[in-house]
Amino acid sequence: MPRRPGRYASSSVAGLFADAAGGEALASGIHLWRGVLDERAYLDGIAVIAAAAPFRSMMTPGGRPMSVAMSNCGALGWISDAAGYRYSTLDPASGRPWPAIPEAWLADAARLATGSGYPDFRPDACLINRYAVGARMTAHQDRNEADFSQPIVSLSLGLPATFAFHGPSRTGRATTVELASGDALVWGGEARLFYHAVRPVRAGSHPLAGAFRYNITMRRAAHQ
Ligand SMILES: O=C(O)CCC(=O)C(=O)O
Ligand SMILES: [Mn+2]
Repeated sequence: MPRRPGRYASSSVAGLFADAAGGEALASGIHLWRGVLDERAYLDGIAVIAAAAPFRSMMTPGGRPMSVAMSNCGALGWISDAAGYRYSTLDPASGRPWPAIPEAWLADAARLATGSGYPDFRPDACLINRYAVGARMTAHQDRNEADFSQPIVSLSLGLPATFAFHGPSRTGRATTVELASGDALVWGGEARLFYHAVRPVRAGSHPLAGAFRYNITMRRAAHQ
């Protein structure tokens, strides 16, 4: 799918981000950027990373397979197994370091974070989630990172999904937002530890991603 017409602004930053003006504050600390990503370039990038670090279904610490398949790029990759949730410098499947985060993704993350009020974002971890139809993520906090002053930049590609923010408690009433391919969500500040969830992905077919939703989440996992 091409970029939405009229949104593209050329920039000296070699990113894939189309327009830095137009983020929408959903709540304090939460910013939504609709249709700002070059979907084709991101999906191509995901395929390159997955060739080196294939998607796999990780096990929860309780021994259940997650419905979302995952890969990582960056100095640190998020993993889960019987020993718990954590970051690892090595891909446990290969014993090798994760592939690097593409420069264009880092450029976009910095621009999105800056445009959302977080000017010093320097991610060292990038989790890539692949949702087949029916896959979901139950309410959780992102809290395996060392520094919660840094925001989370989350990019959506492929099939749409309903994303839910529950606020500071898991059982809090959810505010939902529909995320489409090319959308970016940034959250930090008082929302950094908000519980959030992804509802089961509905059946469909995306012209570039087929029957999958992809999510790229860039975070700062280690202290700066
Ligand atoms: O898929 C998404 O939009 C969010 C993923 C997420 O919350 C996570 O990976 O921690
Ligand atoms: Mn999360």
